[in-house]
Amino acid sequence: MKTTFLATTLLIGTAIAASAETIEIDMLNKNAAGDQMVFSQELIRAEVGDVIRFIPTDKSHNAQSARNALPEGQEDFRGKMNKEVEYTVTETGLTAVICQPHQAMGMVALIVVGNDFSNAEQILGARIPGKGMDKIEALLEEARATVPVAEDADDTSS
Ligand SMILES: [Cu+2]
Repeated sequence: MKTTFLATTLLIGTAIAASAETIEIDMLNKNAAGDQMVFSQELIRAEVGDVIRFIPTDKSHNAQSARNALPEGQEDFRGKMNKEVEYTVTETGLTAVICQPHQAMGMVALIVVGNDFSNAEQILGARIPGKGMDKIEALLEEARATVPVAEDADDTSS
C-alpha cells in the first residue's frame, strides 16, 4: 500500500518536472548571421513554469528585464555583467529583455508567455534607446504574426 502510494507520487512529480522547460539563451558578440551584440534568440516563447537561462557565452554582456516592461506580478531580474542569470516565468504576458551596455545597438529580446499580448502597450512605452526599441517593435509584430497553433487543440469541426 505504502509502496504504491510512493510510486504514484514519484510519477506525478516526474510528469510535472517534464512539462516545465529550461530555455537557454546565449549572450553573443556575433551570431551565425554576422549580427553583432545579440542574444542568440530574440523572440522567446515560453510558458508559466519555464526557466529562461541567459548564458554569458561571450564577455561584456548582461541580461535584465527592461524597467516597467514585464507582466503584472512577474518579478523582474537583473543579471550582473558576465554572469548567468535565470528568469523563472510565473505570469503570462510580454517581457522586454535588454543587455544594459548594448541595448541601444539592438541587444534586446522579447519574451512571450502563453501568447498573452495584453501588456503590449506597456512594452512599447518602455524606455529602450536606439535600435533596441526598433527591434522590440519588430519582435512584437513578428510574435503576433506567428502565433503557434496549439498542438493539442480539439478538433470541433466534425
Ligand atoms: Cu551586450
